[in-house]
Amino acid sequence: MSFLNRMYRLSTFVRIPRMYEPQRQSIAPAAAATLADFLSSTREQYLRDVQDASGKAQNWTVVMGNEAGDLDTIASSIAFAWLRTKVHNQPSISLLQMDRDDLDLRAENLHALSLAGISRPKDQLLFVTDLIDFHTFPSHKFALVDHNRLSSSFNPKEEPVVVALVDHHADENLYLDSAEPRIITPSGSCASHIATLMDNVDIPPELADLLLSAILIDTDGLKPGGKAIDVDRKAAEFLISKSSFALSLNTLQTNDTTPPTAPYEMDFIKTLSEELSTKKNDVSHLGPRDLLRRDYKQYEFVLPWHPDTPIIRAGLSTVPVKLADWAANGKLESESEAWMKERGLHILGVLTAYRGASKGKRKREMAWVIQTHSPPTDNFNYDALTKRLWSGLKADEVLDVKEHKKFGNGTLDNIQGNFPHLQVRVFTQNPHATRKVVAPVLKTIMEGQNS
Ligand SMILES: [Mn+2]
Repeated sequence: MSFLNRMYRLSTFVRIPRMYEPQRQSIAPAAAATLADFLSSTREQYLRDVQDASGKAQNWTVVMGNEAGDLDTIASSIAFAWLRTKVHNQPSISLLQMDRDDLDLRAENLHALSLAGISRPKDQLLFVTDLIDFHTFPSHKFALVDHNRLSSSFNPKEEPVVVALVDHHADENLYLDSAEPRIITPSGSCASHIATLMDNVDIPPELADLLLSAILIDTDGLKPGGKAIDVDRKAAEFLISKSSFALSLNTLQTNDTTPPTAPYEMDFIKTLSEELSTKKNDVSHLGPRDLLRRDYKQYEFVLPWHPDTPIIRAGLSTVPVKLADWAANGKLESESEAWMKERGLHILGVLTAYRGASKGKRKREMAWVIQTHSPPTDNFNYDALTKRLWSGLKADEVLDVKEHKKFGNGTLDNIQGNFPHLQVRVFTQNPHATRKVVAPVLKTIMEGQNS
């Protein structure tokens, strides 16, 4: 069926009075309680079971997104926990890998959550910091969404097992025997894969709203030529048919003779996308430290080319503001050094994404900082690491880096005099290569055998 036909069917479906709706095959009971009720009650129940000495917490599946905590990760983990609990009868709790207070760093998340009826997210959602008092993590069954490697910081008493995996990042080929489903395929948004799994399910409208918001943020409102691919467009159509926005706004076609409208052309989709992206891009209230930690992911690499194969730790911060506006005059170096110390990093990559002033073109810079304060092992060869990183980045055809005109060797003339323990390089890069592209390149540079 063509895209237009499918849309036409969708608009027909939404337009007709509810009592004439075709009976959709549903494997879930009618959604009586709201999404917010579901979240509050599972959170309460989980925390009660965690306190219970008889090990009830082991029956739960902990559903986690990645530690960058964008809307995709939050929406995907909430929705997947709901699906497993309500439809597959597997008690599951969504756990956010962030500090409760860090929720404030992303205004678009707070907005989308409140549109989905989650108006007190700090009380209604579960954060890793809520479980910090436990020496061993209280559950051992995990479902991962929007990433596909369980962080090494989870160390339950029983061997951890990843029972399900839904993601759209590069596949690290883990949990091949234990994860069911194990879905790792490209998409603009992981939320689209989750929505696809709910095809025959009677989902609460707020959950459709939340997933739809995540897809719109990740795909720039589903605009053609953007990051949306077919799975995102199909998921959005399905979610629109279930969402409270569509039902209340009544913006879909009402006249048989007008051609059907694609989601990205619908008024309420345009408005919602714009609202979310305005909130996302307004980070004017954030200082450099918040910019570095707001959208941050961390990795560990084993270095097979180095004697005694040490493990190093690297971080990648995505920042929606160009360096000149927040990182000049040594700020990049001092703030990076402080953040690297806090997280125990050997390498930090700062990836900026913004629009150029003149024609509004997409642009990206990447600043790389290597710190030599605290080597991972005695006799660690920082020269080899540094050379390897610079030459690996320059050789990558997709990244297509060029020396940054203004900050090529850092934001100060005398880096070595001011920051004796830092090595810094700054590049401009392919404007389409996001962290999803950069992270696997970094892994290959670090973990490749050849020097
Ligand atoms: Mn994602």
